[in-house]
Amino acid sequence: MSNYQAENITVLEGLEAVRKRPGMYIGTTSERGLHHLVWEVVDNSVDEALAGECNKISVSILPDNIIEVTDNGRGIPTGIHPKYGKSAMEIVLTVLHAGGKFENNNYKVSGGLHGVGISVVNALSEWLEITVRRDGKLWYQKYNKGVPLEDVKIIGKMKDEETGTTVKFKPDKEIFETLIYSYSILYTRLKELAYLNKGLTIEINDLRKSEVEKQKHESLKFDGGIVDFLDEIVGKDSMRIVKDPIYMMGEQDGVSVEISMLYTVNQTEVVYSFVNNINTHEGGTHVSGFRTALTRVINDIGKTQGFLKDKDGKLQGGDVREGLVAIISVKIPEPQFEGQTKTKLGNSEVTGIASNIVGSYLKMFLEDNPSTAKNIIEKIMFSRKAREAAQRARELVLRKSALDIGSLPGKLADCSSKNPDECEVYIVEGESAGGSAKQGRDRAFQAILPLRGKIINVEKSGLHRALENTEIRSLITAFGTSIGDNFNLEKLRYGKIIIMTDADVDGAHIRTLILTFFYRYMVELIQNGNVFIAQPPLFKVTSGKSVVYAYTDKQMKDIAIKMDSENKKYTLQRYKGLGEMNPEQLWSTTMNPDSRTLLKVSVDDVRAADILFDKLMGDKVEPRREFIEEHAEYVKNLDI
Ligand code: 0RA
Repeated sequence: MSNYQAENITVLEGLEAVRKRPGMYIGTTSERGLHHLVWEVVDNSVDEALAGECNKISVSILPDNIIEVTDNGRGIPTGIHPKYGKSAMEIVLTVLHAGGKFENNNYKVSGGLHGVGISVVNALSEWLEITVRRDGKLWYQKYNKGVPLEDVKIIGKMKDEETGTTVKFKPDKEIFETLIYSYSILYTRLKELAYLNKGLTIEINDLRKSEVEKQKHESLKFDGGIVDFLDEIVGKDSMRIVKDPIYMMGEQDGVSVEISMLYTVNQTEVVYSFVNNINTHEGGTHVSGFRTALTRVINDIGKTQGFLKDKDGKLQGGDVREGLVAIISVKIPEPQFEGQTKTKLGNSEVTGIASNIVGSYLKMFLEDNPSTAKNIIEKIMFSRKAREAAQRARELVLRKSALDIGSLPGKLADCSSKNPDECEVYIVEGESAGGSAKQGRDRAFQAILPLRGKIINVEKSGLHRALENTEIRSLITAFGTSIGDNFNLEKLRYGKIIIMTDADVDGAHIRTLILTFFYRYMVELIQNGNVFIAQPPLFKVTSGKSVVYAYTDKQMKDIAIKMDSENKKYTLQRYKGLGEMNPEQLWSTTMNPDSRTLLKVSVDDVRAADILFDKLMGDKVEPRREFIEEHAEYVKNLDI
């Protein structure tokens, strides 16, 4: 067999493997996997931008949910690749991990988490068209399910300086569970990418023609980069100790570190960290390097500038971090990811690099701006005092409210088992749904905790008032874990905490309030994978004696079409709330472990919702409502 044929067979086998086990390459074939295809292509364009060769990327959702990504980079090379005897363009599109096979492509930093390569997108697309503008020519090739229909050909002329790549693809319906792209998912991530890569223009267009979806267009470009990002997170009218974010950036041993930070009067610390544009939820060496240096510099400056007297003692990490809002963005050639969700940077050399850069820059900045330094250090000393006082008060409140000594809430219908591994608690909205759930459950292992109406918004109220709220107290005592610094996962009484709310806007709001509370005071529950969202059906379709349930509008339509085609008569009932279901229905559709669907809430999802929580929980009602309507969908589609 000639070498050429052998290479061809390897290529086909590679693509076949991707189609056989797509999950191995893109994680999942759910909505998340579908969007992953876009990130894979966009990552390549962002790499061009990082190499300084591209300043504009445009992403369009075309009618029929076809995606088109265009950049003005150098264009994928089109010369014949010596090893394969084929156009390099075809290699990039058909060989797994081809990116690394190009010697001149070593600037590539992206792709820590995804980075499987554009060939995977090709393999999982019904068809894919690629157009490259390079060397004054327009190059083109089309594929079906990863297989080229013909060789790369020249289809036009360009000006020499007009370069770039356009990838257009239609995800394969044989592979994906859904083919519908969400504008809000694409928008959220593309905006984040625009913030993280300052000066880069990212356009997003939604050109689908449909009655529901309006056509949308947005052009995102942030000359301030992560400083603008910080401004958006913190909000214009929040209480800032330092008005303008402090910005620092440096490079050492091929690692670039960029940080924006400021202090607000808030108590919480908010640090968003990224490595190669990927959100490192679990932090890592870049974050610890930053923290160490921050504490060291604050203490040094405090001393040398005389804001901190000997009798004050040393300021601790916890004091220094209160009210801190920071974005840390690191770019590194070979990131090592660790942790439960592989979102923790492990490269040990980065600790020192980040600490050096922050150490020298921040020291200089605070020496040059003594009044800012004074404000920050006074705030930190005040935080320390307040924190010590609050800790004493909290202990008192906790003791008084007996949250720690397990008197269970009155409305909790507990289960008989005491083994947390098999126990579940349903948090149910409203008394009537609570009643149905109590009758429908399997009391051996299912407990029901009905909530009366809306729970308090802990984002606005603070801990003290939250603890006075009956619903919050019921949650805490039912779980048995206590909260905040006193949280103890080992005391958790139920392995599964299942939020069951109506499938409407109010239900989404209540769910968000509950998740906000968990996120702020019991985040370990989410990290440990104990929190779930129940999925009640939206419709009941009855035909003669048979009953089927539909959980989405699409399912309902599919059922209706099928019934029509079989000439069956049927009636359709739309469930407006859980209360409309009788106990048996609630059991069989939503609570029976053998037939229900539970969506596990991950830190990923909550973190994505986190920036949004702030917005959501603010004082203005209108944006909140709009937001929930747009994102209710997002929360519904959390991955299992
Ligand atoms: C391989 C090598 C080079 C660039 C690319 C691939 C590349 C891939 C994509 C995918 C979307 N847009 C892209 N732009 C570039 C290096 C090219 C050179 O050295 O000239």
